[in-house]
Amino acid sequence: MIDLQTYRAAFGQPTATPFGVKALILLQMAGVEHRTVYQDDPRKAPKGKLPLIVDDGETVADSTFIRHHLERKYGVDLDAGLSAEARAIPLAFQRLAEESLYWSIVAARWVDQANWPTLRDRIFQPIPKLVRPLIAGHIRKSLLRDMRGHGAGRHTLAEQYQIGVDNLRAISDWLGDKPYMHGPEPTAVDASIGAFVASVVGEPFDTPIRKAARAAPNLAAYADRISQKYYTSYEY
Ligand SMILES: N[C@@H](CCC(=O)N[C@@H](CS)C(=O)NCC(=O)O)C(=O)O
Repeated sequence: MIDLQTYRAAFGQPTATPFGVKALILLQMAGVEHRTVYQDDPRKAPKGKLPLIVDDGETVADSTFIRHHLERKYGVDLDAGLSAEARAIPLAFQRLAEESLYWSIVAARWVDQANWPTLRDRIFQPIPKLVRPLIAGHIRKSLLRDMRGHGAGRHTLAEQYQIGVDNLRAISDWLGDKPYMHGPEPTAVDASIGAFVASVVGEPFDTPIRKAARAAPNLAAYADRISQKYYTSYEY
């Protein structure tokens, strides 16, 4: 039995982080027995981030290395049948979602003052109300520092949203009328893109990225397809 350690469920998703949703989908795709163990504090994780899995005493941190572990240990190929060329573009889309769209989601949740109090009270629910703003504010400050270090945090909020809208448009244009990123069947890239698109579509915050995702009929339908297939049966 594999334990998936990730943040608690939030905003219609089985875990608050799209990387955790991705890991969950990968586990489902690989068909291995697993359960979700919610964690609130990433500091003990080997990379200080979640998700991670613990498989028979072995800890694997980071959704990408979780995928490699599952494929290696359980002999599954989540991109079976695809040529090297066919794998290349979806990998670039995966990086677009994880390295760029991700920061627009962070901006919507943590930077946008209109949304931050809702996020704070959901994510930091276990922390007593009296000290919550202080502790949450401290974590927010360090995240905003990381965001600035990355560069994304140097853009205005409007620019951060613009980057996200452009990324979503590219995903929508590539997807076209295919059910999944590669065509009729899901492959590994759908774990990532599906998780990120579903996170944006399901977001409770009325932001330009959510508007863009919901306005593209193929993105909303894709998010539904992914969540129906991989995690509607979850209890969260
Ligand atoms: N590359 C990692 C990214 C994971 C990640 O960024 N997790 C964030 C939540 S979305 C986190 O745990 N951040 C905690 C922190 O930075 O303190 C993966 O693919 O799993």
